Amino acid sequence: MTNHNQQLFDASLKVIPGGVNSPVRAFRSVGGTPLFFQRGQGAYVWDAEGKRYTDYVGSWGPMIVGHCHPEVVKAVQDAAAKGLGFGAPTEGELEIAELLCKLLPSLEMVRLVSSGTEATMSAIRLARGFTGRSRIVKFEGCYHGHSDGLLVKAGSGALTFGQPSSSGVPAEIAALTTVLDYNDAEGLERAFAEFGHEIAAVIVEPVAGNMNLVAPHPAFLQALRKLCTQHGSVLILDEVMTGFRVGLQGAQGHYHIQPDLVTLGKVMGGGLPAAAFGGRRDIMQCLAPLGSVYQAGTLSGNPLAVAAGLATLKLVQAPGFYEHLIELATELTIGLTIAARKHGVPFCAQSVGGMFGLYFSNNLPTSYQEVMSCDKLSFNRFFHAMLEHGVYLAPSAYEAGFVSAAHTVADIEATIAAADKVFTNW
Ligand code: HOZ
Repeated sequence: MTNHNQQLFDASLKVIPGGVNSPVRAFRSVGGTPLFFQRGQGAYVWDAEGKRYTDYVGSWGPMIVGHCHPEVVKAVQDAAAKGLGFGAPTEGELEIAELLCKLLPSLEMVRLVSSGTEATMSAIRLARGFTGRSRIVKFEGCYHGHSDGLLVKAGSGALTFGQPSSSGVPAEIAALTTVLDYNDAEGLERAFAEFGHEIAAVIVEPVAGNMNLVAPHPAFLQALRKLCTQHGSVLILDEVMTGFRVGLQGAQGHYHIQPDLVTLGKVMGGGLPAAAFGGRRDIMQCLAPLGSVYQAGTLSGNPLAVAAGLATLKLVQAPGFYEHLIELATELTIGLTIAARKHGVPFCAQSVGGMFGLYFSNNLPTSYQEVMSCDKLSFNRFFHAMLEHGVYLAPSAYEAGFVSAAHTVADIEATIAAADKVFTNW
């Protein structure tokens, strides 16, 4: 009898390109049939066959309080009962804007959008409008959504499928994006020495989470800040993934780095489509209707998304929330490493706040090149073996993983025990 996931996938293939609405979901990197999810609760998700998995994807980050947290669900239900959308200002938008500015001191003003891609593309346009310059700098393996100028040597799905630069992006547009090596402070110095006066913005994931997880060298972050200030370029920290994920003040608080602009998404929408960009008042005031940089959206500040975001942001402010998340992620990465090493499997792992990376390698990677030299086939084998044991990891060796506050120590121990079994028969 055909598996129900397979039936749904076969039908989807006929009407949706690749059967999915976002490429990494297709399982092409790891092979096999994608799971179709029916529902989620806390740390668990159930597929179309009714099989339960402990979820370490968390909708790619947003589900920091677990699936269907009662307070988040109630907030969305209450908002829905009052109206699904107005395309006009609401009090909730003011509330979340004030909260974001309070939690992240680098935000003097903020604008809401609906996705991380919108946030980053709008921040880039704003930086160009503010500086009057065209060139932007990004880092190989970092992913900032799928707008043209940012889809150059990108991470996530682009990297997963070996097409880090997309066709359909005009060469003229890609030429305005300079790509440098992540964590290479000297390369950055050289680039600024050569064409610093042309650089509108440098955009960076302060913890790279779209080429597996690569932690930043403090010297790299410091060089970014110093050089952008010296050359009048806008430093954009893309905290779509790290915001409210590595700590209440995101990576900027964790590493003490002051950005000019910040992009947010995922956790701040609590699982619904809310995202934002914000930062220095003098830059943000260049946006229409105050200034000449245009940006707009019918769904921007949608009341349901705002309600989910506000409820989630309230929960993450509970005392001890991040300490607990960090404990879980640390226990998971240490436990998996011990299990692998015990059986002689070259493996290591690390976490920053509530996000983690798993590597089939003896050393933690610090660059795109080092990520590329990890053993991808072993990851794929591990992914499927863990799936068999009811553990859902990201279906790609080039994505970070996420824990939620709904995971329990027992969940983490069960995951480590499953990995131990997998590595025993490696
Ligand atoms: N770009 C996301 C991972 N970093 C994947 C989004 C999705 O497939 O939902």
